[in-house]
Amino acid sequence: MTLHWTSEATDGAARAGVLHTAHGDVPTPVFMPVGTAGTVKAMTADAVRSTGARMVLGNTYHLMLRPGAERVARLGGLHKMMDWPGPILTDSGGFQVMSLSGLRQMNEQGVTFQSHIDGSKHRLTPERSVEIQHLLDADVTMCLDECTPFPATEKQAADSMRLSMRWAARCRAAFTPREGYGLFGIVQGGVHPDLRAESVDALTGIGFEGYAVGGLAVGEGQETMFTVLDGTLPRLPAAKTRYLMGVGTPSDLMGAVARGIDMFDCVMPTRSGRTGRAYTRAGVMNMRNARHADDGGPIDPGCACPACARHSRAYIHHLFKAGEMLGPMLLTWHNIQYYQDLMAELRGAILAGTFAATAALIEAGWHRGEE
Ligand code: PRF
Ligand code: ZN
Repeated sequence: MTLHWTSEATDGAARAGVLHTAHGDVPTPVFMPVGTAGTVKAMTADAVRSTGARMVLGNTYHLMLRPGAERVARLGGLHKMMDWPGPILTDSGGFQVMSLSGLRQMNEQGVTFQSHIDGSKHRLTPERSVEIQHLLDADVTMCLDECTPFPATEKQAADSMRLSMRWAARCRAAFTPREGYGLFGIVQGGVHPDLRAESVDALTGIGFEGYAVGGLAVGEGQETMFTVLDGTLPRLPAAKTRYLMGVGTPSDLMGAVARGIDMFDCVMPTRSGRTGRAYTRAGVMNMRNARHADDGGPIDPGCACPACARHSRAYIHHLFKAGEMLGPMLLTWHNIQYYQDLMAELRGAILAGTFAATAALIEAGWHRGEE
């Protein structure tokens, strides 16, 4: 059987389930730490796993440029190369081409771009993106799409979405089904309900193992993002998993789970960890802030990560002030631990039928935050 998702419980629109993949089962809702270039930055694979993370994300764009997809395949695939035995989802490349590469040109056939590393010229088509993701050995392959920029006119959003839908059909045709592997379609359409509905119809007409919602968290704001999810998710097949791409803050995650999203990825916990921002049960804290300089207590007393179990706020503050690399390492670990604990708590609440009350308590906790 191809990769599939089974439901365990629902609470309102929130869902708890299990994603069954070639490299193991993943309880949902799930947050996937971002391992862009074959590493979750500043973390060993064992450390990532110790936080409870069961699935990570990799990027077609980065890995095709360096070290190269064929090379990763020769090295035994991405799991082996990065010592991550669990499932991996890879993004298709289109989004990263638009946000990172130099000169780029998009047409019906695909996208041509210059590497952000050395300026060399490359081409991605729906077929090549799927081939690369096969070479990487991704459990979940994502369709090549265009993330419609925000703001965009309705005509721009429509043309962009329809191109992504034609590419989705080409990705489906290029994808080789294998036991435990799957291909996800990506809903686009900007903030326009009719375009989102048309995109859902196009993708469900083709048929995918899961459905992602793309084109959000690009500047539209949380309220608008939630409105788009409210309009989109009820139209998707209930038996398939739903993935919200590139989202988000803890508050975004909670609101999206409440609306029926099962899967997330975001650079926020890792990137913030490298710059000194800590996500905690009491809200966000900047560990570079002088208020922590003499604080012998942990970042988050409710957290079991090594940064909290064995070190003080004062020490983490010092590491950041001194530019020591242990600072980003410990804080990345903490932030990933926080995101995993949050998802586990939400999942437990859905199974117990207490999602709304649990979410309200977590939310109230954040407002004790200081910075
Ligand atoms: N498409 C793809 N990857 C993405 C996005 C998208 O729309 C987003 C938007 N938040 C993040 N990552 N393929
Ligand atoms: Zn911690």
